[in-house]
Amino acid sequence: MDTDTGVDDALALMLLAADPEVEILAVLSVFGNCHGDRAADNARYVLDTCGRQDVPVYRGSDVPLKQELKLSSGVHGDDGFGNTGLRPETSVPAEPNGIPILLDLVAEHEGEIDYLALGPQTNLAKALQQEPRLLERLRSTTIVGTLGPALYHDTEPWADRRFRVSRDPNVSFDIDAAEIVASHEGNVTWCGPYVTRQALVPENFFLELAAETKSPPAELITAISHDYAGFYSRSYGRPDTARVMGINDSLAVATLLRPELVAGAVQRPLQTFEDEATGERFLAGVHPVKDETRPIHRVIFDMDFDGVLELIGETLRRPLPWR
Ligand SMILES: [Ca+2]
Repeated sequence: MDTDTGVDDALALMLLAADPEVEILAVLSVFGNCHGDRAADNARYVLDTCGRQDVPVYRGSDVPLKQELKLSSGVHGDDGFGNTGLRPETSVPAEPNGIPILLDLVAEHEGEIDYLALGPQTNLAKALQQEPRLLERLRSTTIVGTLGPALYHDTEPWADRRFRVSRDPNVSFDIDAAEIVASHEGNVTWCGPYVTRQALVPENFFLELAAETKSPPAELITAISHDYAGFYSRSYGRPDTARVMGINDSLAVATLLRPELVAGAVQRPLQTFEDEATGERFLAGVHPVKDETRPIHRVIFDMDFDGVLELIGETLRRPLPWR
């Protein structure tokens, strides 16, 4: 798992940590929701809270390949954890770096690894620069990113009402990395914010779960999500004023743990689009051209959101230890 550990990443990591069928070989950090070093420490904190001290966390990329560093601290707080200041007992050291570790793991578990990229794709791009066949040597790669599948002949997909609200920070924070990933063959699935932000969960869902179970993972989610739910409630307010929050990255994990929850997906080459007015660049799935030569990846456009919520409820109700 490759994560810019903010609030929704923390929950997504719990889904993996709790599943007895899953072996988490490694967690790699990346900048995005917060700085890269905090992302690593946050992942360590989540795993420690879940009693999963056995899972190693490594530092990955702290900056994008070429563009200027941007962070989503307005959503997840400066520390990625809603400015709670929670820190693991032992910080994740800068070395060994996660990218050579990833290449070693792929060599050791050829064709057996499912890679989950829940932040900007910088680590994957750097690993691909060293090993261009990386994506073919993984069993699957699932990425939270892309606008989604563009309509036929659409030249401005970012302006499409479907995509305008959700945008796509993971890709736009390092478009060069996203382009590198999109240009390589492999069993790759893109599941962007257009899909993931459709699942807005009442904050009470988590508050009640935590009160009912008193389990440390559920209590951690409620502790770090106060400001996060505030952001979502301002951005996607409901008429009944109930507070809501996003669970973006959990949807990507759910596509892997419960493939039957994917309700719609298409096979598409990916293309970069630029909004000349703002200079922003986006990635979207497009219709293949005649004699298409670009790699074809899967782009998800719909999911069984209730099914994902059920999976989250089951997970957080599962008593520790999770191993
Ligand atoms: Ca993330």
